[in-house]
Amino acid sequence: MKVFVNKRIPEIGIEMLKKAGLQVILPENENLSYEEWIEYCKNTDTILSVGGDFKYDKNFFDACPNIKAIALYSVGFDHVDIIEAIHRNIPVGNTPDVLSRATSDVAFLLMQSVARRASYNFQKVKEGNWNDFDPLHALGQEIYGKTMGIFGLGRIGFEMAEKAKKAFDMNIIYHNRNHNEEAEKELGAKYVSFDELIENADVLSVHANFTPEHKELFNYSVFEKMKPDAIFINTARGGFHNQKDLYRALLDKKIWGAGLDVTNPEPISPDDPILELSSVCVLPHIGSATIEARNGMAKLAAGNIIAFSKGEKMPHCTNPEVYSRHSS
Ligand code: 8YV
Repeated sequence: MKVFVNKRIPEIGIEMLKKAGLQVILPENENLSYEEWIEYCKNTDTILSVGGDFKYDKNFFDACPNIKAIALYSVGFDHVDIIEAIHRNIPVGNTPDVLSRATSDVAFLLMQSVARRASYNFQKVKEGNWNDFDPLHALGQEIYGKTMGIFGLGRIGFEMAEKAKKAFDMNIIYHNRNHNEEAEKELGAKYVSFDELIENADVLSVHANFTPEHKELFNYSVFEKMKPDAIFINTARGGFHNQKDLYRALLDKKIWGAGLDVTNPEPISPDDPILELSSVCVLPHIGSATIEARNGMAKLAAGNIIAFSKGEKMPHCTNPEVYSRHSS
């Protein structure tokens, strides 16, 4: 069975695939055009898919009828039309848990960086502007005992809430599709409505799965309901926020600061004026970029392909419906 791996992943994953007797196809040039990518996908049975540049939609599945399984090298699957994959009995695997710690670390890092204007101050140092002590310039804020609002309290959201609780004794409020009993019990987290979340959070951190109905949910009318000292953190998907509105809300002092590991669009233009603001920190989507998380992702993604190749269920599958369809 052939596996197309569109970008090199940690060797441990490639070795697992080869050891399982699978034929691994890696492109010579990893920056494929859509047409080149389709050509590779037409000629493979399975894909170990890195990145979210190309959509797995009806057009894709029509163009590549030989595809039998997809193992994403990500926990997010917003670039896959899952319904279409179910119609075609194509299991789509993902990589949960192994990146929760790393991604929540970045959310926590952004919170601190924004609260203390770290990127702005680092930039000043690099530019030779370490001026005389000024008691009033670019002051940060302390977040001890304040309220952390989590939008989407799943595995990554839980880790962020736990860090906020343990490090800064923050009160945790959250809005989610379902109640998270573990977070309520262990962290004293309180389920609130969306409006209560945005109105009460001193730090609002987005950790939900991105779906089309979330598109630019965080827009000007949401930001203006937030506290003027609030910090907005997004490490989930750039599509959650309207970036022009975020910029305007920051300029209008509707909120205090923003930390983004994901931008809208992605990558962010270096000319985006939001990059000029002192209480903004932007990172280039590095949530899962640790050796530990990326190795874990490689193992889970390869494990999903190997299970499929043996006729077994993928251990981490976004659309397990495909299996009940097979057995019914
Ligand atoms: C990846 C991610 O860096 O897992 C996710 O959903 O966003 C990141 O971990 C990226 O998607 C690479 O495939």
